[in-house]
Amino acid sequence: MDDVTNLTPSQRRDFVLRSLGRTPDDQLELPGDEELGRVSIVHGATAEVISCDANGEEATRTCTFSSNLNPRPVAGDWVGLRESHVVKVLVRRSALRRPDPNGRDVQVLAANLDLVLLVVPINRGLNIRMLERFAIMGWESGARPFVVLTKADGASDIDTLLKETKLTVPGVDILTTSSQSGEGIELLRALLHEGVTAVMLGASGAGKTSLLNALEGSEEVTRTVNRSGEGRHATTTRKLYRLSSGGVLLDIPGIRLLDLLVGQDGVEETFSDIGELAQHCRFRDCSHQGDLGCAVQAAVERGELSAQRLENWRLIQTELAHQEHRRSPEEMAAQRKRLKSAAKNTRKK
Ligand SMILES: Nc1nc2c(ncn2[C@@H]2O[C@H](COP(=O)(O)OP(=O)(O)OP(=O)(O)O)[C@@H](O)[C@H]2O)c(=O)[nH]1
Ligand SMILES: [Mg+2]
Ligand SMILES: [Zn+2]
Repeated sequence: MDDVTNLTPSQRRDFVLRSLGRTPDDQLELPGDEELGRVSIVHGATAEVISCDANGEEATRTCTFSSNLNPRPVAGDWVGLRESHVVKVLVRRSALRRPDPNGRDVQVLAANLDLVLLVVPINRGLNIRMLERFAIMGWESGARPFVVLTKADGASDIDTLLKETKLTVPGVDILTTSSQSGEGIELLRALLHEGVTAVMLGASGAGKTSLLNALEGSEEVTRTVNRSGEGRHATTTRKLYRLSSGGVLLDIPGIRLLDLLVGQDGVEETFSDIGELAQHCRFRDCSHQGDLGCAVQAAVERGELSAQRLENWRLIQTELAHQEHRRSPEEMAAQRKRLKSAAKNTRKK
């Protein structure tokens, strides 16, 4: 632990805010009567906030917030506090989102991220469709996706799995780990250094909390998920942890394939190989489905692109169209209005 006793108040404040994951991009100015904090966990209408006052004194407090505070604070948010009341959510520089369980709105799972760790187990082979969707959601967040393959101790033919992973998420870095043997944990620790906030995105049972425990020597609850799906969701809250490596890690409950948000930008990033090939199609609006002069299908015929990958891309395009369709124009307008006023509220005051 660094010795903070000899620091000036402003140095101490700097020290605390860095340990909370502040980056140079964060705009964290507040009026004099508000205290700055970062949300570690939200339970209904209360939020646990790690705050830092002008003297650099840190405190963890349970805070309330009004039901019409917009946006609602989530783990990872920087907030303005008055006493034990969250009065403002500062502009988010990135956010992991998914469709709200009601199917219409969008739910923010974690805010102000640098990395989205796509946590995928490989002890039973690689679930390509899942990885694709996690990657799309990761790219959509505005943070950098990063694949963390887990349970390497139970995997066979890791080289082939790695090749498959690379082809599925071109341009995304990959780390192979095992919480059991400790493989890759040191590299993960190095990745999560000071100034980095990461969130773990993965299915229930993928080994997210186990990674946290392996990094920290902690004993957060994990649970075996059997094939019938019983014992799912060992983790039930979204929570921010400050790591001994200096970074900040958010552990969240597992996400089901169906809950994933698909967005145009994320799809383009994830399927950038198809995008590049498509530049050579004869027609700009080529659907890569029997069109004349299609460079994508030509690549499939030459064996340079797998037919399965093109098929997955097509499925996701269909999904994207459905998702857009599900939202009526009125809802879209209402949401735009909400987003606008949220942005305004967080900027002024
Ligand atoms: N063999 C092996 N098993 C692991 C490894 N990591 C996790 N597990 C096991 O996988 C199961 C699920 O692990 P968790 O860490 O709870 O998974 P999780 O992703 O946090 O799950 P949720 O909290 O439900 O989203 C537990 O039984 C772990 O012991 C690993 O590296 N190797
Ligand atoms: Mg967990
Ligand atoms: Zn084409």
